[in-house]
Amino acid sequence: MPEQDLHITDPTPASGGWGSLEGVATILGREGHALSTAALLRKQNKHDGYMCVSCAWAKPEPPHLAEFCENGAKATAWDLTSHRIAPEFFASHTVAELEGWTDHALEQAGRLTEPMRWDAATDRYVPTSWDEAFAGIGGALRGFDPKEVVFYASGRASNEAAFLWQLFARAYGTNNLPDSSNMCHESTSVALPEAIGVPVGTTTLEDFSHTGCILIFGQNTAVNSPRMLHQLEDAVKRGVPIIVFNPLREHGIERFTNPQSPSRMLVTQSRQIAAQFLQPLPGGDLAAMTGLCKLLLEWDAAGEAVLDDHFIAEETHGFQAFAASMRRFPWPEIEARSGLSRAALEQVARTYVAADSAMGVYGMGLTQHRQGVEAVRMLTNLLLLRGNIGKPGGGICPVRGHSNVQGQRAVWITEKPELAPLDRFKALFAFEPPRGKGLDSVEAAKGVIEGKVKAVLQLGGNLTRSLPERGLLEPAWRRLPLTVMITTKLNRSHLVHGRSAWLLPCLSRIEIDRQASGPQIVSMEDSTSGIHPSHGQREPASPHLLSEPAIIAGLAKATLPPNPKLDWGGWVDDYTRIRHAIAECHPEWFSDYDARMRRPGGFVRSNPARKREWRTETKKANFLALESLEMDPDMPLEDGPGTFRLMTVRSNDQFNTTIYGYEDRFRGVHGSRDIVFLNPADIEALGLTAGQSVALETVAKDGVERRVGGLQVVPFDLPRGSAAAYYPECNPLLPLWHHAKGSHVPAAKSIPVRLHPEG
Ligand SMILES: Nc1nc2c(c(=O)[nH]1)N[C@H]1C(S)=C(S)[C@@H](COP(=O)(O)OP(=O)(O)OC[C@H]3O[C@@H](n4cnc5c(=O)[nH]c(N)nc54)[C@H](O)[C@@H]3O)O[C@H]1N2
Ligand SMILES: Nc1nc2c(c(=O)[nH]1)N[C@H]1C(S)=C(S)[C@@H](COP(=O)(O)OP(=O)(O)OC[C@H]3O[C@@H](n4cnc5c(=O)[nH]c(N)nc54)[C@H](O)[C@@H]3O)O[C@H]1N2
Ligand SMILES: [Mo]
Repeated sequence: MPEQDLHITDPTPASGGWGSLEGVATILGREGHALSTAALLRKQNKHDGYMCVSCAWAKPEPPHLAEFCENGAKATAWDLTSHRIAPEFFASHTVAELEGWTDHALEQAGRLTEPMRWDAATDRYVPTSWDEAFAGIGGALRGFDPKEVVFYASGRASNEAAFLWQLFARAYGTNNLPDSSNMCHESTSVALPEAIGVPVGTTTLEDFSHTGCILIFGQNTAVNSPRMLHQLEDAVKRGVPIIVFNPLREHGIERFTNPQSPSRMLVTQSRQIAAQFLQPLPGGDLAAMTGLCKLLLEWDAAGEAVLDDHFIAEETHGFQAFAASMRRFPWPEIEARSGLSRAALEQVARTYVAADSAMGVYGMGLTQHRQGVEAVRMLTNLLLLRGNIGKPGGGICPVRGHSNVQGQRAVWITEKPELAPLDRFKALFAFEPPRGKGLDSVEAAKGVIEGKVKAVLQLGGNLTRSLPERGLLEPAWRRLPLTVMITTKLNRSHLVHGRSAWLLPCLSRIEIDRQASGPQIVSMEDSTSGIHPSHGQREPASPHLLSEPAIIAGLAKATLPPNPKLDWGGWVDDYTRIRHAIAECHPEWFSDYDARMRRPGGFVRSNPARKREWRTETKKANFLALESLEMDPDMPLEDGPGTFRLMTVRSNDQFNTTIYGYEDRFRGVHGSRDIVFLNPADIEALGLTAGQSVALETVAKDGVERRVGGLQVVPFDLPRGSAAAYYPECNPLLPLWHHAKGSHVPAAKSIPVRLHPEG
């Protein structure tokens, strides 16, 4: 569906249900699908099927009859589209001309079918052979200092591909292994190890069946992990209160119609999901959680025994300093910074202390802030106060983004050398791994802008759209001597390319991957550390495609000196050997990987914090004493009038930079993504009208002009002084330095902007 005129309606009253099924049928239709794709969807997230390429939410065992959602179906349809980019396509379109296309149109052109090289003389991509591509790229890589080369991974590739990718980068000589998690849950990966000794969440699906209370901060479940609505609905049926913190009134999570429950669908009944919906200011969660902790401490001091004293004494460290820091923050400041009243927070705290166990679920609304790491630590503090980590029904639940982003980090896609078993690599694969810290995503972008990075290789992703600072990044990107894209479809980063540029099209995970030993299985790790096999189902989009492992092996062989211990050929012949190699690198996590993965339900990677075994420096779970409630020091509260805190968010019709269409039905926006959500009172105060065109300009004193125009005003239920608009359209507004302190996650949920009426 192409972009049309903006059309605003009431939001769809409930997620799931009829709307979802209609959505699926429309998507299958527009991608030219036969009904067989509908049958294929029954294999989604099943043990003998394929793992969905959309989100990373856990896969229950046994699965639901249809363990897929509207957005998973869209992702499958998008990958298996009948549209193809044939060589004639590039013969008739120069790259400059394609730059005028929308992101939606570029990807909708279909699957890439053979390797291509950019030809400077004609400004076209021209077909090349795989051997020529590998030799050309390998030769170029041998001419660079490895420290100037970046190996990015978007979170979709399998554990098998990711393991080979990092091994290739390290054998080449660099730890420059940024991945999508650097823009996403890195705040989690930094906060949790200090607090509880693991970089990942502690909850499993089991916990949803035992829990007494679920708190959800800044995670748009109905859109970004819709299958979780099943667990939430089951909890609601048991009478479990679900408390949602979100500045935007996200209707998708308020009510849910279970598409698997035909009786309720016939009468289009929906179930209330959120028992309490609180709308803090963007970034107000830190103050809100402080308020909650303060209340618990006060009530306990008054004799109510709401803290788990035994747990605090036996299992934790730093409680006194933490409690003292909470007492220092006065209520007026907590209310001003959170945007919530003490009374509203008391109601939440009452619900929380009434439950024997509670889970803290969160997404980008916590991590993508200047104090994103502190926000995750604060949620951990709140849970620790009542011993809610390492007990059934309790725990912290970061909802990961890409379907295998957690797995990729587990198999050592990381710029932090201390997180990878380098000595094991050295012993097993007979090379000297680099020991210095590599570049993360923000540092890589800085390196590109400053001309210090010479080549970027991408295992998926669309960095010129997904990174901050587009205004400076795009021209610098075009000066890169080399860009190499392993990809399924055409995107903006293939048009904004380096001086030498290659497109290496790969199989989708849903396609059959045949190698010397037969069809291969790959594996991925979900948000609850469950590792599952994925079996390709469909014939490849083109006979010329290679799998991601085969492409990585081809590049490695053409780049690295021969080394019999790096058995690229053997690994590609049989991916079981890759899993054996992963297991040898880290037996505690991956022993017997291949066999355990094949059991129904796969296996769960061990997580000491779940057993209250704290692998922190103090050997205890650590409370964090908070120093400031200010979530965004770049935009002090006093800056308020005339300026807005802009949150960049996803619609219901996109997967990150992949734009499926222009329907954001849970928010009632149709036909356009060039919009900005504002509170009706702010619209009135500024003398604006709905549908009027405005420009947003970043408020920063660094001399860089950042502006996005042509955004139509849409009234929405969000706090005054806040605004929301779509990612990636608004990424030019995000300064590169505006990121979380400890994790470098871009602060995409609080960009200080000023609004200018247009026309
Ligand atoms: N269909 C679909 N599924 C996806 C994706 C997709 O694009 N489409 N992307 C995948 C990826 S990579 C990721 S990381 C996840 C992202 O999934 P989410 O974590 O849900 O990310 P967003 O949609 O960016 O924003 C989440 C919510 O945070 C709210 N929010 C913004 N600022 C704040 C704040 O300061 N406080 C609070 N409490 N809330 C705030 C927004 O209103 C929004 O509802 O989803 C994954 N799944
Ligand atoms: N302002 C703002 N910026 C953000 C965010 C935000 O909320 N606001 N969110 C951030 C987050 S959470 C993330 S995760 C990043 C995502 O950033 P990226 O990883 O850069 O982007 P994606 O859109 O996930 O990548 C999509 C591309 O991956 C390729 N692809 C798809 N499937 C496959 C496959 O199977 N194999 C291979 N090799 N390639 C494939 C296709 O070419 C597709 O165009 O963006 C971040 N940027
Ligand atoms: Mo993400």
